[in-house]
Amino acid sequence: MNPRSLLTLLSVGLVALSPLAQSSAYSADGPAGVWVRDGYALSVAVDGIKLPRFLAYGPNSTLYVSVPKEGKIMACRDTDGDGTYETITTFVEGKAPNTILQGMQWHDGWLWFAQLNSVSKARDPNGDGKADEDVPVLSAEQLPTGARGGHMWRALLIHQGRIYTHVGDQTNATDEPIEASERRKIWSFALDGSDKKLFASGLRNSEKLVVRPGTNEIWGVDHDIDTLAMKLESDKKLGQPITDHNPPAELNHYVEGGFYGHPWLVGKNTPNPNFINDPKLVEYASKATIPEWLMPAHCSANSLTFYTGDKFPRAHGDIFVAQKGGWNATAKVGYCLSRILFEDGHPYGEQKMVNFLKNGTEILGRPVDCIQAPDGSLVFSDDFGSKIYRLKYVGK
Ligand SMILES: [Ca+2]
Ligand SMILES: [Ca+2]
Ligand SMILES: [Ca+2]
Repeated sequence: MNPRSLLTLLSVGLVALSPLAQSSAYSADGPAGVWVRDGYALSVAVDGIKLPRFLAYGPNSTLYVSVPKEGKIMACRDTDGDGTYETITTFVEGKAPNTILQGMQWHDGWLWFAQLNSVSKARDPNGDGKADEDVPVLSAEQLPTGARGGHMWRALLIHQGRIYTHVGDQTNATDEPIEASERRKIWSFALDGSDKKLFASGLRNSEKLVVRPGTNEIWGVDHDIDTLAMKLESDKKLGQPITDHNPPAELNHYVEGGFYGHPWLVGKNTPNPNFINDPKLVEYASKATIPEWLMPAHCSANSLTFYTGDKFPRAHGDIFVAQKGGWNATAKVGYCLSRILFEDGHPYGEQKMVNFLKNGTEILGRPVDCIQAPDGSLVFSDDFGSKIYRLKYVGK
């Protein structure tokens, strides 16, 4: 952290010795034991959608929720404006379960959505909450897949007349040349599905891509590798003191032609020990773009959103990150909603906003996706408790 950033933080009182050192506010609506940052309140926005994953807003503040397990997208409405979505309809259905309804975005009068083998768009001209038109945009022949398996979640971003999508690594860290597969990359297309172009490479698993407001910068979070030093940590008596803390999860600014290191490099160009004898390791490092911000190892930073509202104090331009929590660390990490503070377009600090780990051990929720609601609150999904929560600033 540069001295100016530290001074700024101190002056606005955002530096805490521990992220959980401040007093906590509990919501009667949330599960008992969920910690919420002082000044904020958590409530349940949607109850009753089983295993909700990704979120998108459309016209009239309709909240769309992907439910991959059931091959559906739900449409949620808060007709009385009390913050709870009491009207839930099935907007799109009949997709094969687990073909991974993933990224969604409202664009040009349609809800665009990604599956493993397609990108489609749907709309509801008669306004009864169920889509009447469902049109394919990109098919399996056009989309990068590299076959099924591994990290299949597919991001979707529409920006400046292009469709951006990502498909992750087929294993934890596949040892093959960059050009050997379409995986571990972001690709872009024209809106009619033509003009396929490679955008960026060297990613492990980035499930959501967002644009920094007021710019054309594409940002995302990338999941960290599991079992990084397992081969070194063969003496089980000693546990996994390296893997527990490495590698960090990444917040990346993805640029056209950029290479982000995976699987050879982790964090800020730290060699992956499993590739230490690769003769091209340093050459890869010389080409790699390092992350803008590092998050704790195995927190499973899954999704992000830039905050553009004026309801959260001093948060305009900051990023909120849904950290699902992973399985690989001995002590549980993640299971929270965090905020990454920005200054001059770059991150300089991070604080927890909502913590779903009770006493550091008991899991009360696993945030999947987060998005800013039209009223300036923040809405995020939890596929552990099958809830969608709303975080509001309520002041002191
Ligand atoms: Ca309501
Ligand atoms: Ca309809
Ligand atoms: Ca990287």
